[in-house]
Amino acid sequence: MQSNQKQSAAHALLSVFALNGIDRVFLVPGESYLAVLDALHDFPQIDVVTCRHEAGAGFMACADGRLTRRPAVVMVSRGPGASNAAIAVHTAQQDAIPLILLVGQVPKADLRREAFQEIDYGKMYGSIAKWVVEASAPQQLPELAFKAVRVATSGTPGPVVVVIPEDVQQHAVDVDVATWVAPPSAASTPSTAAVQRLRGLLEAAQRPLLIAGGAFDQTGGREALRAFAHAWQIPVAVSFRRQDLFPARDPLYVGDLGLANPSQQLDAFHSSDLIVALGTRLGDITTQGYSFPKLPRPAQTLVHCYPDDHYVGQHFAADLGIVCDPVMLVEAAMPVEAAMPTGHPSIPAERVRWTQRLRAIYEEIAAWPRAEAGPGVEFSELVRALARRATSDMIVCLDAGTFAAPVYRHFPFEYPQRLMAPLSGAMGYGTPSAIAAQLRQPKAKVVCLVGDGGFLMTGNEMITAVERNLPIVFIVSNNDCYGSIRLHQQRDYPGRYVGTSLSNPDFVRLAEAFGVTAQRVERHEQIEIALDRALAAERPYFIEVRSRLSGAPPRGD
Ligand SMILES: Cc1ncc(C[n+]2csc(CCOP(=O)(O)OP(=O)(O)O)c2C)c(N)n1
Repeated sequence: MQSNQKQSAAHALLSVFALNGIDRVFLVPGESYLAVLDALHDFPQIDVVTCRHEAGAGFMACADGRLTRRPAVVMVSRGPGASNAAIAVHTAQQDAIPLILLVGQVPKADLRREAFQEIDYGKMYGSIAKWVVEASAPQQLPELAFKAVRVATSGTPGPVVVVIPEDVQQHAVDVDVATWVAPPSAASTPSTAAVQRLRGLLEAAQRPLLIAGGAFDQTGGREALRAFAHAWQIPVAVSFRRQDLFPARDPLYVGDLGLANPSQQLDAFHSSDLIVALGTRLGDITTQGYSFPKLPRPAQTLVHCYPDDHYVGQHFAADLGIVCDPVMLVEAAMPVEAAMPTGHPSIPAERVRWTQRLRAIYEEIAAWPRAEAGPGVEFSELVRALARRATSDMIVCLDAGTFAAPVYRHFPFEYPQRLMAPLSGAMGYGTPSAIAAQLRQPKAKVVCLVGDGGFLMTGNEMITAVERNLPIVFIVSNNDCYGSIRLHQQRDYPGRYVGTSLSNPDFVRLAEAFGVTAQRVERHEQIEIALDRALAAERPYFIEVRSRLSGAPPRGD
């Protein structure tokens, strides 16, 4: 699009999106943003993914934003559409994902009249979005598009909501859109003093523990983290649902901080003398409900590094707080000697024993359980069989539910394998995230694991896999109940199961009605052949697993 040419405000907005690298939008259409829809005609470089529910569109965008680290755009209609999309705004906030939600709005003259489908989005999204803005004039749209990109990606990435009254979208504007291009944000570097202090702490520590978080999910981040951990011989735990940051088979990997850490492991973590928390917000689940480390003054020395000063030392008093990109920190803070392999004289014997102890605890937790005989399939057997077949590019997309526990606990991730699971614990994420992942990485092997409850929330989005011939493997764990919540009831209100039983359709026939090849697994012996067929298929494939309900309830979902 040439600059300084009369164009609709909607067109100018899309020009700025396109100039800033946005190449795909996820939407459910609405009459409140017809002019934006119309303008999409002129942007063949923007792929339009039409969804069946705004939650599906929003979850696709969350997954896309996680993979690209660019703002992912969702477009929805006012009122009902925006309400359906709320779950994605919440997920993007909890997951620190750059997301732009574009909402059509009632005409300007009707604003704040409680007009048909009107909502005051500032109030509605005020506490979960990074920024909510309502356009008041057509010529603002390019600027708002630009700022939305900036705000969504800066500091801690997150959701931005751009609200556009319908009569603002179609007006002609005369603006030079080419000027609205966001330069890459400058990453902040650690000070020399902070690097030296960190080195000193690492040299002196007997029982150090590195907690690595999502800010390492960037090009070169994992490699830098691993090089740092090896050079210093420091054991690494990953923050909540970040298992793909560090290879599970690496002897320095000692597990994740999630919903079900056994007390033996937590006791060992508590006995560390130095915690180096890098690239993590040290949020609720990672810190085991703000109990690890001790609040507000940790029992051990705490180093906390995150790119956003809002989070550094937010809950836990850090002896050394560093506001910078953790990748820059680990690159700057390598030991002065080239490397310190195990057994190097400067690594105390206690530190070697400490790492081995944490690793042994992790290996015991991660060992695959044996399925007991009995009716129904133990879902962990399927996950184990999947792990044996995992290609190096496998992307595992998870919904929320008890079926997912074996993945978090036992699946040995190694990048470029990816774990796509919402930190918000939202049901309904599995199917849409698999669609978005396969669209973004067409060559990768994408597998979606979802419960019977979660699949009937957003499983309709599977039709996009058919429409675009995406060879995703959808695996539904059908235990005829909201299993995770049933397990909570079993523990807290034994025998009183209200609201957790489910009547289900015939999932195989349902998938077939979508045009997806489907099969049912009812016995353990059927798992391998079903997976082999599914993974070899060049079209979407669906497996219904008749799962038994087992396991302990997780603390959250
Ligand atoms: C949108 C949403 N609603 C409710 C919940 C609470 N919740 C967490 S897990 C769960 C049950 C999941 O059931 P299902 O998908 O069948 O998987 P299962 O636990 O049986 O493996 C519920 C209702 C949630 N996390 N997200």
